[in-house]
This record gives sequence, structure tokens and C-alpha cells, in this order.
Amino acid sequence: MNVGIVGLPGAGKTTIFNALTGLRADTGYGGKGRDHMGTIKVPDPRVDTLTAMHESKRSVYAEIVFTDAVGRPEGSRPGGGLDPQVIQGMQGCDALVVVLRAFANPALAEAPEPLRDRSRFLTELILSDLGPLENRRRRIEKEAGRSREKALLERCIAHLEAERPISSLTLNEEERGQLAGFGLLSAKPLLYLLNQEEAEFPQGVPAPLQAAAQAEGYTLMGISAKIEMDIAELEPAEQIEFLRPLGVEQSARDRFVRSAYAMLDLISFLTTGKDESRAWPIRRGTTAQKAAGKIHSDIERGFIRAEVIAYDSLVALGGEKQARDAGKLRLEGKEYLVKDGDVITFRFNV
Ligand SMILES: Nc1nc2c(ncn2[C@@H]2O[C@H](COP(=O)(O)OP(=O)(O)OP(=O)(O)O)[C@@H](O)[C@H]2O)c(=O)[nH]1
Ligand SMILES: [Mg+2]
Repeated sequence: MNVGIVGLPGAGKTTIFNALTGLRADTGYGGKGRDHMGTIKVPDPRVDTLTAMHESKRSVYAEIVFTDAVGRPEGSRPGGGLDPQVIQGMQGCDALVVVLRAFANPALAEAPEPLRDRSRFLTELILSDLGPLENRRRRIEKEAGRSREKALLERCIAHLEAERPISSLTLNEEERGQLAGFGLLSAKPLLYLLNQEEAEFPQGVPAPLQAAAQAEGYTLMGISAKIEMDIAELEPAEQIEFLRPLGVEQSARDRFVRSAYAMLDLISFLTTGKDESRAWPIRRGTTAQKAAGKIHSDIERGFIRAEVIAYDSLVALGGEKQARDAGKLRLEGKEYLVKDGDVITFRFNV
């Protein structure tokens, strides 16, 4: 899963990228010419428990890849707006994290106004989506038939013109499929990160902003990039000591990873054995056969059945044999919808 850290210039994107990934990319308004990429592992105590239970040689966690796009000063391009390169970068992402600036950045003339920046950024996404949809509509306008496609395009365009993201439009599977090729930015899962002044962070996010995000159907989370940067430099045990006086139980990294998982509607199924215990990220609603394909295309193709034990039963009963004896091992077919925490052994032939 690839998550883009995006936002207006100078919002603190690179600082947040560094805090989340533990990397040290150059910060400072204006960017330094290239994209940054970093991978983080999603902490999952279930993997640790399975590793201990089966004495696995390796523990493998689900991963999220973050991309921090190069910033180019706003207005460096005629007509302002987002850089085409930045837009192209966003199209390659599974989800977007939009950083909103709520701190005074000495390099920028404007005082922080996250409510305005939020609508500015959303407008950019909407404008970029309108282009290809309108082109398509123009192209098929004169053609006979295609009434369903025309109606779908009309609906999308009207929705965007009302300044609402495509993600908030109710679409069925077929319509979703028809739109997939456009790579619409406003159809992507999106999380707002409000980058707050250290002193303001403990007070939480301002209500009007929360309401605005909610109206669009997006989640808003507060963060102080400055605090996170300081935390990222500490050892894990020290981190907790540091956070407690601030009234925070988890670092933004942990809260963020959880939110990112939830907003993407991701769940994990688990595999375990002597070699490795592992969490595999999948979208909620994935069938057993498709989930098998995450491990290897041969397992998907030669799928016979999935042997499933819920993680909680496995741990409560103390092992696979005990779970089997207690009737907790289920045999599931191709169409079974995998649940979070299913510990699965796939049977297949090649
Ligand atoms: N006071 C304060 N300063 C911050 C915070 N976050 C970032 N900064 C500073 O703001 C400046 C810009 O931060 P960056 O992380 O480089 O911002 P950016 O969004 O990556 O900028 P571009 O890539 O140029 O668009 C840097 O000098 C940071 O140190 C914050 O939470 N509080
Ligand atoms: Mg940057």
C-alpha cells in the first residue's frame, strides 16, 4: 500500500514524513528536488504472539510505503495551482494524507488558515478530476447509446461542480469499475493531518475544521510535527515517558498507522509456521481465493480450500491441534470473505 503525503507548499510534509518513517529527508520550504520514499512496518502484537508460539524464524509485518512529493513554491507555475508532477505522483497512490498547516511558517507570508487551505487543496483535486471526465463526456456526446456511461459522467461532474469529492458519491461495483481508469484523485481514501503548533496540540483539533472534514466524509487527525520529530529521536521506552505529560498515550506514528489502516478499510490475515509468522494486508471484503493470491499467484490459481482459525481462538486454546480438537478449525471455500485476524493455511495444487 502506497500512501502519498501531500498538501500545499510549506505545510510540514517532509517533517511529518521524517517523523513517520524515522528517515532524515531535508526539510525547509521549497523542497530539494526529489521525492522521498520510506517504508514503515505496521506494529501488530498478534504477529509477535504467533512467532513466540511457533518459534518462527522470522516475523513479518504489514508495510505502508510513504511518498513525500517534492514541493515547488506555489505560484512558480502560471495560474498557480498544484504542480502537474505532484498530481501525477498522487495518481500512483492508494491513499492520500493531506497535511494542513496550523503553525506560523516564517518562510510564508500568509498566517496559518487550515480551513482555507483545506478547501484550496480539495478544489485542486476536484479541478484535476473534472478535466478527464469532461473530455470523455465531450468525446461520447454525439455517439448513440452509451446512456449509462453518459449518466454516470453527468452525475460525477455535477457532484464535483458542487465541490464534493467523488469518494462521497454512492457508486455500485460496476460504476466504480467504469471510473477506475480515470485515476480520480478525489475518489481516493483521504486523511487530513492538521499540523499544529506545539502549544495548541493538546487542545485537540478546532471544531469548525472537524465539522468541515466530516461533511466531506473525511477523517481529520491532529499532529504536531515538531513534537513527533523530537519523539522519533528517542528510544521506545523514553517515548512513552515523553508522551504521558502531553496527555497522549501513543505517538502520532502509531495513531496514524491505525487511522490509515481504518480509512483504507484494510484488515490483516495471518499465516504462521516454523519459517515465519506474518500479517498480510488486504481490503475488507476480499475472498479467500484472492487473499491466497497475495501470497503467491500459484496458490490463488490452484486454490482448493482455506483452513481458518480465528486468532483469538488459537491463542485462547493454546495451539492449532487444540483448536482443531475443539472444532475451531473451519474449512472455507473460494468465496469465503476473509476476516481480520484469520489465521489461514491454504491448500492448493499446482
Ligand atoms: N513551528 C513549527 N514549525 C514546523 C512544524 N512543522 C514543520 N515546521 C517547519 O516548517 C518548515 C517547512 O517544513 P517542511 O516539512 O519542509 O514543509 P514541506 O511541506 O515539506 O515544504 P515543501 O516541501 O517546500 O512544500 C521547516 O522549517 C520546518 O522545520 C511545526 O509543527 N511547528
Ligand atoms: Mg518538503
